[in-house]
Amino acid sequence: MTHTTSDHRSRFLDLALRADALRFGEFTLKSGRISPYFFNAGQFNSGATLAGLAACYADAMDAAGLQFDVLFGPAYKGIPLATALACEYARRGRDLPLAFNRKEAKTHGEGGNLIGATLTGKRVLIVDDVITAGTAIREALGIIAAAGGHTAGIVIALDRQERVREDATESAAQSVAHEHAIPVVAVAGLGDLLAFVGESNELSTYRDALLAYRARYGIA
Ligand code: OMP
Repeated sequence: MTHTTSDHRSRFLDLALRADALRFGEFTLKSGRISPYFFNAGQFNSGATLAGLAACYADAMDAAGLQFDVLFGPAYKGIPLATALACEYARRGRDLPLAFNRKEAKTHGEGGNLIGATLTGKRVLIVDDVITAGTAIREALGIIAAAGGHTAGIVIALDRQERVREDATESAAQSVAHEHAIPVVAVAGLGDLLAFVGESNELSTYRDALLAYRARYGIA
């Protein structure tokens, strides 16, 4: 496959395809919508694929120029992503603290549901996989606020760029960003996926279905 762009967006989409993390077909989403594509970050399931993905996150963050003190990976899928990104930053000469949560509160041992570095008084970067309706991200914002942290930004691999409701004018990521005054950085969005698919001989057959889906649920 040849692509005219070689930035972090197309590098990520290429990696996702090769890892089988990006699939085309018919998928029912958490929201109940039937989507012609699905991104499964769990397919980044080896050291090399996670390292490649983490480099894409780090490049997207460099381009965005956000300031933060600590990385937070929401359970479950955010945990290996934030960990891999912390390792990538260390490789680039920046040793950052890292925290994540468990879904079930622990009542023995150290207790609580946060593991790793403290979030209290820190500027926190949330590292997650994908935003559709923004539910998962809103939960993470609540966890950080409850721990006394300040969310400084959110970085995700894929922004599906979908409206939460049919009458909404902005995407879920845009409304989270506006409501909480927090920047949302995506390695790639549905728009990038459309461009990527359009440039590929093998994938161009999926373009019409993606365009129809965007016309129904997406933002322009
Ligand atoms: P929201 O909470 O609606 O933003 O959706 C994010 C979650 O949806 C992810 O954490 C996944 O559980 C799931 N998901 C994917 O992993 N990949 C997709 O392409 C789409 C979804 C989804 O169900 O919307």
